[in-house]
Amino acid sequence: MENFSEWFHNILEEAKIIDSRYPIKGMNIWLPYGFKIRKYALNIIRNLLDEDHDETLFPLLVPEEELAKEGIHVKGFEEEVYWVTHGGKKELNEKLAIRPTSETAIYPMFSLWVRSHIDLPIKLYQIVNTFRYETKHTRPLIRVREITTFKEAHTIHSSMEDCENQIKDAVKYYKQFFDALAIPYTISNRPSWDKFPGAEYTYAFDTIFPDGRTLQIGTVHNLGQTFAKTFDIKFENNEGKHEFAYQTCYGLSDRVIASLIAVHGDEKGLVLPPKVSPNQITIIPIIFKKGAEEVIAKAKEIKTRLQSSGLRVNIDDRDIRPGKKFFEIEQNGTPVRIEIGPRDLKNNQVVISRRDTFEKINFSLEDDINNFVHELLNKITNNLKEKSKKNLEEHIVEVDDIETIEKTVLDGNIVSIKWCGDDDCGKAIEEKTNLDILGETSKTDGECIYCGKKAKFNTLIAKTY
Ligand code: 5CA
Ligand code: ZN
Repeated sequence: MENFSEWFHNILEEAKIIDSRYPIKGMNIWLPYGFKIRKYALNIIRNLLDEDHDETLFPLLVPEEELAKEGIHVKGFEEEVYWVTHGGKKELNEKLAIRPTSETAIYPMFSLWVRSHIDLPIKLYQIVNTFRYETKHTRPLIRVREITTFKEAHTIHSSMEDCENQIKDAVKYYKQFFDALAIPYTISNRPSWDKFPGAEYTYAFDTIFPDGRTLQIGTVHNLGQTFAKTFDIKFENNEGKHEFAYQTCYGLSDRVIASLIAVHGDEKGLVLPPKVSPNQITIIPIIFKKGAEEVIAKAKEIKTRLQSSGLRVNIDDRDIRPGKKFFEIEQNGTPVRIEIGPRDLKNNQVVISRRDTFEKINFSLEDDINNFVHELLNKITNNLKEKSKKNLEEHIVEVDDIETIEKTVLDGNIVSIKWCGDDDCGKAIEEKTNLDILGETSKTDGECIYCGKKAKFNTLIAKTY
């Protein structure tokens, strides 16, 4: 991919995912095809979270007084909040913030709901739009001002230990989610200056894009008791004493869809993991004047058969050249294509093609096509998973000389360095290299790459979106 940025911009339009011509910067339209991909991706995360959470829905607007309560939090978002100041012509008595995220909408209610340790834990999530007046360059799905697909989970616990276990569970759910989408990731503990405003610590998932830049695709925050103290969320513990609650929150966004597209796509267009592809199989009848009816009848029969096993199948019987259909199917990322023409019909076979490898298989209809296609879709998912994981692993490079970090990153890599863990030293590294520290991945010994003192952590550093 020569120019990833241009490729990404073009494919959103050509594959009819997003229309970015809306006259407000950072706000876009989900087109029907894109919306379906989004829907299937959300089904996966809903199924995962529903095991252990309840879905809910809070208001979009937050009273200024609530937003202002948590000092560090509000400081972190003050430049990014949109405000509602008027109702019609009348100026409102109290300005209303449009949620940039929902802590300040949800936690005043938690304060009313939580009474006793028996009420805990509470684990809620919602999938909503949030608004952030981003000042960095906006890009559809990657950095938007209306985040249309903000999945935020909020949990409350009666001990720090439970909180920490919840963080582990959240990481586990996100791993399962990204694995299902074949999106590879690194997990790191964000440095103090980049953690979520108000959190004790933040674990972030990042993935690598074809241009070598990384994108943060999910975050898991341990909020400790900070917000509980601010919003007065207290419970009576089993000794009858009142204690502030312990909280976590974790979020995902439209960036998941951006990653799906970026990580798997190729020169011909999208390559969608079967689980989220609007059509999993497209059947193309190759029609000549003679025998057209029989070919179409067979195509329909195969469609019905595949659908009966739970697959999403369509027939493209438009009156246009097959070449044009192949081009479109490749562009929109459909994992499997089945062609059937008069000669195939005579031989009782079809031609099955894979989008990921372009492999073509002559398949005899004597055999069980449902079985075959289900296995093929699994193979495609696994191939995408392995390919993208290998790509990420190959692009994480250990460097022990400060002078070579920047060049290694600009060659398209994420760099792993040994770091002392000291804030000033970390910020100096960022400044010197013009890059961002993603965070710690593991403990280590040896020397800090910059100050030479004892190193504590292996730490990733990259060019980020
Ligand atoms: N309340 C917490 C957890 S839900 C929170 O807001 N965390 S966050 O600020 O890190 O945002 C959650 C996720 O949203 C991030 O991991 C990031 O992937 C994504 N995100 C943040 N800002 C944007 C944006 N402007 N456009 C698209 N996605 C974004
Ligand atoms: Zn150091």
